[in-house]
Amino acid sequence: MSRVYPPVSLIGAPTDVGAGDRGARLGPEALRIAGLGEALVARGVDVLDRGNLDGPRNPWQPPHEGYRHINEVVAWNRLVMDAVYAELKGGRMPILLGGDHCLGLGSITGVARHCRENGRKLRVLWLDAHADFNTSQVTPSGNIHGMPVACLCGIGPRELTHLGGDGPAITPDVVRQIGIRSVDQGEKRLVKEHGLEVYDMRYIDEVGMKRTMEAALADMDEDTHLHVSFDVDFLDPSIAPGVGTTVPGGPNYREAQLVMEMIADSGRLASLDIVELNPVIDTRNVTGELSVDLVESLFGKSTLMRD
Ligand code: B3U
Ligand code: MN
Ligand code: MN
Repeated sequence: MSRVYPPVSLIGAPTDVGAGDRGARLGPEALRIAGLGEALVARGVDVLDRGNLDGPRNPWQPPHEGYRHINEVVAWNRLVMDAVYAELKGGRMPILLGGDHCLGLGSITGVARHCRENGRKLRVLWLDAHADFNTSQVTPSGNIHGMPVACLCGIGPRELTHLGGDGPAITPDVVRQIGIRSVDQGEKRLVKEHGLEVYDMRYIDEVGMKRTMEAALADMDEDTHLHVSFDVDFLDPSIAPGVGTTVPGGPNYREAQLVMEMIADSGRLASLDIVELNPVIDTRNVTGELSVDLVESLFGKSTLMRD
């Protein structure tokens, strides 16, 4: 309970250029209206809302050579990368309010640069229904929100794999994926080939969420920067309908709370993305409110005081 959190900066990235549906561009406002800033302040966190980044509009075009809107995706990710990096450099914890999940690319590229410059080890928890490890050859959609993990690991077009300038941001061993239950055929092969550590729903069903999280959070120490990339479609659609690509069979409310509480207990959380919330599809912002509820747990709100 008494953990002291670093000051937080909220960064809005209102875009859906990487998605197959429009509406995630409204995610930052829905999270604000659900009371994200106020909830963190109530947890004793110093919060600065930096407002929204201002990138190109969504031209809403079909894919071109396997990618949809690649120029716009690059532009938005450059903005996100610079904003996230600047917050970390200034000693603040960035919380990226997406926006679709293509923005994880810029966010984690900014985080990785900060870690490199400060000799910090990086661990990325990717909470998602999807592996987001597609390439232009295997994608069923051309939507770049299905590709950020591959791009971060150096698999993809140069303008995305070299966003930070000097080579891929991370190697696959940095990543732990949790909640995965929809992986495309060619994507499966790539995930295997690159040795991604995936705790899919089958694994969670078999061993339970507690042991899953223990494994995903293992081997971190005081030099580890923990980045959580929270795709709201990680959650079961019965509790989180407000996302573009719902996949049944996700974590329920209690399992999701446990995920957040165990991350909080690790004491390593240093940056966060909240992405893919689509208020156009949502029911009276319940998914936005649930996201805020879960972020409160991520910042140590639990039923009883445990330390
Ligand atoms: N794997 C599919 C679907 C998808 C990935 N990420 C989201 N949807 N949100 C694709 O289009 O790459
Ligand atoms: Mn995703
Ligand atoms: Mn997803």
